[in-house]
Amino acid sequence: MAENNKITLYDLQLESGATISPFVWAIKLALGHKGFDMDVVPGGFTGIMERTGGKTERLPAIVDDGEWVLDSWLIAEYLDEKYPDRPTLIGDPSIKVSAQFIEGWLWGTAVGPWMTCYVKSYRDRSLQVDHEYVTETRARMMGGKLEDIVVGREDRLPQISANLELLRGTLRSNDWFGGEAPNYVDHRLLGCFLWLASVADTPALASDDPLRDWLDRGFDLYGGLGRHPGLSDIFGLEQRPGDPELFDHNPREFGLNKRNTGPESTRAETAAIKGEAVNA
Ligand SMILES: N[C@@H](CCC(=O)N[C@@H](CS)C(=O)NCC(=O)O)C(=O)O
Repeated sequence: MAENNKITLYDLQLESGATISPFVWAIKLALGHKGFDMDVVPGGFTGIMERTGGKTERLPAIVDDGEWVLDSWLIAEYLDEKYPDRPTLIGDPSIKVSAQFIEGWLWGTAVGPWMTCYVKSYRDRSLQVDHEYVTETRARMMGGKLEDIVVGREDRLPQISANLELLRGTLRSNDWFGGEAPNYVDHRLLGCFLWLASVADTPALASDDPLRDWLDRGFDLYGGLGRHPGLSDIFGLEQRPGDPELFDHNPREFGLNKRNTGPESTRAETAAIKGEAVNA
């Protein structure tokens, strides 16, 4: 049992003290969900191995009563297994499969593309001691100078926002991916948006984006973990002439958002696809 209800978390921080890693953010939210306090070990990219006594090159890592647990998915599984009486994070094996799919979609659709817009501030906001390491590793990862990679981002940001319609559609009819309460899928996706807030030196989403409701509720969770003063406002992107709509203002219902409750519920659509006038 975690002594004094505290679990040690090795953080990955920026100069502001805000967490940068989406995976560390997911674990901060997971620990909050489980009702634990955190003993945060601060630090950035440099010296992770030294800080953790050679245990890991990647974060997050936790230590619970002397037991080291690595990896943001394994930590969540560990917490559910060790503390089954506390609120569940994953609960059912099928959630892992769905999480893998949804998170893969979000990384491909937004996190990767946003990285091409924000990699320079990712470096500029990192700890001074990390600048050289981040510059070199991210340039190698992304295949170019960070200053060159972000060029033209104002033309990419509107389309990245527009591409998030699937997420908006899902959250239009569900409060959380966990249903009535957040689960670890919410935490992992929110972790990506908290990463975004940690590096966004220009807004990524429109002020009236429908995602705002879920994001605001998510950033407020567990005593406002996502309200660190070092985070930027991700809202405020303006649509310029020629830009795509930043989000769909007249979204069509699709998939599970649509219910067949008999002919009344499908009459208009049937008339439209048959090319007939709808009878009032
Ligand atoms: N599968 C790991 C991935 C962790 C990971 O890659 N963390 C990154 C930060 S997002 C890291 O520690 N990077 C250290 C570095 O770049 O040197 C997890 O889910 O915990």
